[in-house]
Amino acid sequence: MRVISLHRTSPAVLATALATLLAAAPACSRSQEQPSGGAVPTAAPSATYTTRGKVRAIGEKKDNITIAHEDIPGYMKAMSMMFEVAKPELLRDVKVGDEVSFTFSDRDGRLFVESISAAAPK
Ligand SMILES: [Cu+2]
Repeated sequence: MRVISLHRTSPAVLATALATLLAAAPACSRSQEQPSGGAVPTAAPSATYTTRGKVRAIGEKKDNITIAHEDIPGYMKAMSMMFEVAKPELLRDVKVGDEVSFTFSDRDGRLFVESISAAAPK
């Protein structure tokens, strides 16, 4: 008799628990699966760096740029890598092959070009 009543009540308890989980899940997974793309984080940049490099590629939507950048002492060795671009207008006068001087910010681990301009030839 006791077993039967347990079986009667547990589905309701389970359903409640499940509904709670389902309601909570989307918010959790959304915040976790955004290493890149999506809205620009509004948090203040934790750090900004200025360096120079050569433009290797520009994203179709001008929302990213690949730059072979110089050594950034204490932060990164020289390498070719992609940066996100907060405002596509920043890339209006930038093209592949350009030598550029640029400043980027580190926002929660995502790197955003904040300003970019042609660099004087060395
Ligand atoms: Cu790098």
